[in-house]
Amino acid sequence: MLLVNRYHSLIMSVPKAGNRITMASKVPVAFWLLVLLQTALVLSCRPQPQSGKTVAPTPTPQPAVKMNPPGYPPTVLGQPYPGTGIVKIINLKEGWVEIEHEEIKDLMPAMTMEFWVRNPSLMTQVRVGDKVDFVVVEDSKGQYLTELKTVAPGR
Ligand SMILES: [Cu+2]
Repeated sequence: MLLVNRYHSLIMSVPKAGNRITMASKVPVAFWLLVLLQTALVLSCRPQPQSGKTVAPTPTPQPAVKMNPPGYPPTVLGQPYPGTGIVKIINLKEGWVEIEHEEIKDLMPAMTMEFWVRNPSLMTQVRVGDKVDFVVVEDSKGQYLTELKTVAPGR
């Protein structure tokens, strides 16, 4: 009787233990897959100019695809669009600045974004935190700043 009971309890306990192991190992795998997926998403959403490893700067500031914000007329190539904003980042190496800009009339609403600056000397006259006036021009390669000057130095 004792032997039978032991045998019985052994049989009963094995599948339970087995279940517990399978459950326990499945949950972490799913969990880590989620973590990996989220990490990949976060990394892919990062602005590429900041990675520092970009050999040829990818046009993160302005994708080649023409996407005018709703309520804005089509961008006129070669036309200067004046704007005002605060300098957030200056990347001399890659040739772009990040500006928290006010609405740019006929071009886009207020936002924080990166602008290519093809003339590097424009970037040496401003500092992070400065309030700046700038001019955006778009050509077949995208948008870039043709003017950038401090109107009020940052503190
Ligand atoms: Cu913008």
